[in-house]
Amino acid sequence: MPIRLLIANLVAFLTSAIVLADRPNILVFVTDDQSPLTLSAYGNRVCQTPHLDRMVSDGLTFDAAYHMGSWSGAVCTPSRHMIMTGRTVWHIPDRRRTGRRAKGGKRNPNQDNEKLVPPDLVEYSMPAIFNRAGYDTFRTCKTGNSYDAANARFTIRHEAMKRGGTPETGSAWHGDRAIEYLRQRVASKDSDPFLMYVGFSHPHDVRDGTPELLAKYGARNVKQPPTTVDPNAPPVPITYLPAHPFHHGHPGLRDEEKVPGVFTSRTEATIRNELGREYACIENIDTQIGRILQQLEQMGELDNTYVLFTSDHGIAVGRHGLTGKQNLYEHTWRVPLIVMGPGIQSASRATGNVYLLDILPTFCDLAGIPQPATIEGKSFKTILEGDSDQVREVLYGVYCGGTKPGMRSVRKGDWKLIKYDVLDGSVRETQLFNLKDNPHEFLKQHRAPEVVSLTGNRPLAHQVNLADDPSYADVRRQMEAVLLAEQQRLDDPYRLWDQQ
Ligand SMILES: [Ca+2]
Ligand SMILES: [Ca+2]
Repeated sequence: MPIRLLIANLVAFLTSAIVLADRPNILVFVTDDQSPLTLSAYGNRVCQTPHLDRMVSDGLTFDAAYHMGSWSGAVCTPSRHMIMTGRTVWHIPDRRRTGRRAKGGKRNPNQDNEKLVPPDLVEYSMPAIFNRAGYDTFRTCKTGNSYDAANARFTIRHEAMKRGGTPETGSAWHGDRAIEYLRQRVASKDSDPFLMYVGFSHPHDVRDGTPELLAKYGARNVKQPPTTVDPNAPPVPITYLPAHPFHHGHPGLRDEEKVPGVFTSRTEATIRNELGREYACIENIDTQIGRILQQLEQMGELDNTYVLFTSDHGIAVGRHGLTGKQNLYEHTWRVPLIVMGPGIQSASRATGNVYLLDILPTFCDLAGIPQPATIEGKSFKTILEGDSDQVREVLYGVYCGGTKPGMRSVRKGDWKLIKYDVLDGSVRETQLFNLKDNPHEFLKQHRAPEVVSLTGNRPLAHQVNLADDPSYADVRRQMEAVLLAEQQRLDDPYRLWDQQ
């Protein structure tokens, strides 16, 4: 080989080695069914999460991060497909196509349309992209309600459903798998960059906490709704209602009717005990996060690792008279999102207006990997770098896992619209909130004396659904137009009663 070519090859080799060595690690924590309102970063004063608080003080917290919604009662399924592919809710396959046998029709009517749902999508899923780029990929998570074909692409996998109250049956199991993996890397002197996906099975029900944490939050692992409440249990949420004002549109829905220890009970005792159980599970997850971050720090890897914390969607647990994740109020439509890593300013906050499907393009950007054409999300790297505050203006949400066409929401600036068209047209409701004035989305029912006495909170007169207030008729019309435009843009196959 001529000497000039030899030198050129050597330079290319050294350059690529340097680039490889410089590439950041990525660690993503995904909890199951966790509202941002459970964290001190988002105003919770009861649930203690010191390690997540550290991520908040070292990193950036997003105030407006959302999941895009679901066409299934198992909201996890589309949510996790969106995380794995960076695609929008009507452009992803159903789990049944990738795993279980189809029965009872298509939950996403677009799933067999190859223009909308690429048949080779799994090749452009998070683990496939990072494997090709030379990353080591690791995953621990619950089993089920996810993108099975993509999950199978992680080179190291430890999946199991861990919703118990002991180290072996609870979140510590996932934490142990992550720590074992990191220690093995040290032992084998593995210096490849890594992508670790660390999912927890909690705080999804059954919310069986450890005895110490249950005692701390005044809660008991119960199978039937409790009739008495421990004075140390968390207070009811300020948006507590004994019932939602109208039917949510999904008869027999598991999360509203069949959660052990809750069922259809919405009493103070039930909700407070269940919140205590939830907080016990969340603090346990926080402990695992602390252990994993400490391990990374000991290895000297933490400074070169982007750490992202989120959940697959929020959940109600007593807010607005609901207990499930099948609604589009902010407590459920939003997700927590906290990121720390190289170059991210400590204790910073941004609006974001991001979706979970923006995570994958962001990771590609951070790792210097070109984004595949399948990705529809937007990288929020410029937000992490402090150069912008949000990636989009309008946010769209859907729940149509029950009767069709279901619920839709849209947010633009301070305004939010939710529409319900369910139960064969017998429920047709519109809600319009100004989230600046009414961030909790209080309804007139929140002013009932029995609710006020329990929550200690009396919403102001304007903190109410404004949809039928004539002074906001123009806003309502504008928001309805924004919603329809989003439905068209995103290939939503349904229309509401007033959109025909
Ligand atoms: Ca979930
Ligand atoms: Ca390796």
